[in-house]
Amino acid sequence: MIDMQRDFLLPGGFGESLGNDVSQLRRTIAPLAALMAAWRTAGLPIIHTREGHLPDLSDCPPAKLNRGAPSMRIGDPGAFGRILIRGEYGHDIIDELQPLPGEEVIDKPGKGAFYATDLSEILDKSGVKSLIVTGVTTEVCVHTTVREANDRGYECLVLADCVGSYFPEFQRVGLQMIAAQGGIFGWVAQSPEVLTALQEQK
Ligand code: TIU
Repeated sequence: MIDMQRDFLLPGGFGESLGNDVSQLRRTIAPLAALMAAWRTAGLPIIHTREGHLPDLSDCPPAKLNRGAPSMRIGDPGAFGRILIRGEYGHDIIDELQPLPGEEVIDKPGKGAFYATDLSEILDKSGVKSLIVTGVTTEVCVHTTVREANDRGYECLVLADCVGSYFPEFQRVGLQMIAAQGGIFGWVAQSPEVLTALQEQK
């Protein structure tokens, strides 16, 4: 589950203050909550990621820091603490989708979940080869993660109702890009199909 963080999803937060429509992201919360409940019941592992940086920004290169609106950059004060800084309220995962004790939480400095993290080691240790990828945003951190995962040999299924973009056009085209050309780097489905499959396995 990619970056379901308050800074991106809460009304009044960083995402909304940049002029984005957070409802486009918030529609993923209910399907994700249902999926996570069924996933946990089936005894399957959930890995949560959070995009963010150290308080001294030593892990945020200028190429990343110098993007976006000048007064609303990573590390600047926001409505829910310093924007995308580890340990701040806004950096953490929204209340509805909080990790359970024992679930992996990966703090990542990049858009992709593999860059500068131990995600590969965690997956390889548990023998996981197939991923269901959810979270936000579709065309940024979800796409980067799925592309990185496929290059590393993992099969990826992206759930259309469990990923969100601030831009409806990017959501539509972002999903098309994944499954085009016979599934060029992944597949796309809806979460009810996964819920049915989990039910049938019982
Ligand atoms: N998690 C993630 O996608 N980070 C972003 O910065 N996304 C935007 O769409 N801005």
